[in-house]
Amino acid sequence: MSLLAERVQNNYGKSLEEMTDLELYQALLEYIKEKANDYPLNNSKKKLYYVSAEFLIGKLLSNNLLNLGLYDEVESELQSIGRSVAEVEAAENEPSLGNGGLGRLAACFLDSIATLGINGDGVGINYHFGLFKQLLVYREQHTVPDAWLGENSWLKKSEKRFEIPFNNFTINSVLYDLDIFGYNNTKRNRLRLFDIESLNSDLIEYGTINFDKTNIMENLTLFLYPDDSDHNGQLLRIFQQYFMVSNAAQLIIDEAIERGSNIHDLADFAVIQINDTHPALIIPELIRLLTQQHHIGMDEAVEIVKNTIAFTNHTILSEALEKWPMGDLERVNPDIAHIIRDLDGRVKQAHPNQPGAFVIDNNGRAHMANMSIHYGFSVNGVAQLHTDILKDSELSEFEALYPGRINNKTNGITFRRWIMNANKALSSLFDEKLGEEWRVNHDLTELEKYADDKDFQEALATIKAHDKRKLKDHLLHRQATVINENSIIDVQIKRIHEYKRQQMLALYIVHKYFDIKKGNKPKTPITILFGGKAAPAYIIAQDIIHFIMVMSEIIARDPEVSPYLQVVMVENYNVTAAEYLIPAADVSEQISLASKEASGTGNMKFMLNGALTIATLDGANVEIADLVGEDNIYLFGKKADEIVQLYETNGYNAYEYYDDPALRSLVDFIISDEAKALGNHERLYRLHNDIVHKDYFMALIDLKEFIETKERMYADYEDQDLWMNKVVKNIAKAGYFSSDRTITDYNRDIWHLEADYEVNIEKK
Ligand code: 26Q
Repeated sequence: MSLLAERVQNNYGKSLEEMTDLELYQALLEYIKEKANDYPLNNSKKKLYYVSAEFLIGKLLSNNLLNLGLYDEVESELQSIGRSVAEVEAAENEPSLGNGGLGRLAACFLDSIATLGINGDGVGINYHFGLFKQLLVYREQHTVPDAWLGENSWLKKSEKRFEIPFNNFTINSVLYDLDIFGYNNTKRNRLRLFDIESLNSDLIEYGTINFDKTNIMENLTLFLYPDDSDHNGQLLRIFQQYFMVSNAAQLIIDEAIERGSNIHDLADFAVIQINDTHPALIIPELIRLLTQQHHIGMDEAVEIVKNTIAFTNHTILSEALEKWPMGDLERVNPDIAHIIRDLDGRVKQAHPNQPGAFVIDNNGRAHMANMSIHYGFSVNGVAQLHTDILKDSELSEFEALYPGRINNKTNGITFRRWIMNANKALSSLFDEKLGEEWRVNHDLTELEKYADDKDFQEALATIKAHDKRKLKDHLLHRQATVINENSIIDVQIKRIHEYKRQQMLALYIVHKYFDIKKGNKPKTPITILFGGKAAPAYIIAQDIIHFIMVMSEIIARDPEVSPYLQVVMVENYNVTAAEYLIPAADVSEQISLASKEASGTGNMKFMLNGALTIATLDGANVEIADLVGEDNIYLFGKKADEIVQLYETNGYNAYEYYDDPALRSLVDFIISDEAKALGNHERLYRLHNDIVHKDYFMALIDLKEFIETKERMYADYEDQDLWMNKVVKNIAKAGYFSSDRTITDYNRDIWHLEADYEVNIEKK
């Protein structure tokens, strides 16, 4: 039976063999888009809307084939002509619709929501150039527009259009839909991405991301703004947010009415989960629509909205909390500004002595988080420790005002993309030992009994070696870098940010470099890979990238060291890169400053794929440690409560640590002659100065312990029986971090939708 050959012959007049990868990709894209018609939309009285400024969905071809149960058939047909799905998928552009964790979480959630048969759509923006593309040239990050949106995208243009009222002009939107298929489910959901037709891509000068930020009509959906540390274009970001939520609110109201709502009962028809505060303006926008277009009184409108909004908080970094100047909101839409003043007035009247809870502060800035907490029914953190910190310190005032409103939903990852697709070999091994039920219930606990089973350990090692070769091939094609496939693969992938402390791993590399020069050669060579983008306005983050690349080159040029240690900065880290890096990894780097990383989700992907974790006790690392036990994870460093206290007492002084000669020699290497011979002096001195004199994120406080822990970890690797025993114990506990579990928790505690899960495991 041929699925492809016949279609290709009819539509392209060629045989399969004659098709290019791009043409094969197009043929499969068309096939799946048509096939969607056989999958009715989920339908239920109440519907979930997951509104998010970011959906980092990754490439979709293999994911869709898997979820539709077509993967094996297509793969074998392609194999018969010497090709593969993976090769064909190389022709797909990766959508660039997110910054990092929060965006990738939204994508995992869509997959789980569809798989669980919950009627829920994602709602966001179709950024034409997404987040910038990172180039690494002469040891520096450069940023260029990412023109991901070609002719062959998964988007389908819909008939839906809305008028979006800005201060003194109106923009017409257009909605694109992208189908979300659940795994082995017979229904589908959609990702709804709003766009404008008046966009003008000529605003972008070739190769740069500078453009006229004042022409909203023509630039609104050009770019996604890089995270918290880039304050450029802030007004444009507010315009984007209002555009997103006005569309979302109109869509939600229209659809609720279609399903029979009289608007007074909106909360029985819709629940809106807002992904951080980026969509928080949906609160005043819904109130505007209810009062102005549906003639509902203000008090009732506020109540209705309160009962539909649930807010997820992803950060406790105060600089990442959105506080918009009222003047800016006025320029975006004066009605919205007016409603926010009203909402603020209600809070001030009820709690006049709690300025920390006001919506508008003394400086005339509207606090999106405060508004979302008062005017929603649920606030959740994304890991237990994060939620505890919210309740006990950051949001303790709100916990007292609204006991029970703050709740925890520990993040998760979709097993479809992160194991069943990214690591087919490991998935087959699980099948062999557990049968195929794990693919649905994600219960891997039975594997624990193989912890000391030599055959199982050997099978795992064989798969790891295979995944390392795949990574090697990928990096060769991606950036002409050759890595040693027989080395320990040690990976740190996340946004470059001081709190994620990439500097610490860079300083460890200096330590290791010295150590190898002294003659202490590691038994197994080590390859340390970094991946991550730095926001263009975040100068120190770029200095860190620079220093990592300088170290990489110093080591590569040194014949005494290079056989034992290699450092690679992976260019333009994205979902696709992660799909190669994570399965190949032995060591998962999770080294945030305790209390600052809300959860992390990479940590879960690594664990599932058989890496061991080196971590501070932060975010979901705490839960990983609880599950696997302290013997099976490499913990180091100060705890969250100690760090919180240090901040309260100003108790950290970087210089005290720098005074330790062992640490000083590492830090000073940043401005050594060797480093300066290759590096940009301004960058190196600035980074050095930051670590020695400022270091708000305390890179030195845990450094000694980090180095000791890394050495212990590498030593353990040499005892493969011991190492594999720990690996198996980690994999066996990873089931908890399935995003199906997370979504089940959201649905049970917050959304209360009926789940219509038609699974047919035989179908696989
Ligand atoms: C804010 C204001 C102005 C401009 C940009 C922003 C902005 C943009 C993106 C602020 C934050 C973000 C992204 C945050 C993020 O990705 N947080 C991560 O969320 C993950 C999912 O919950 C967690 O696992 C990570 O711990 C958290 O860092």
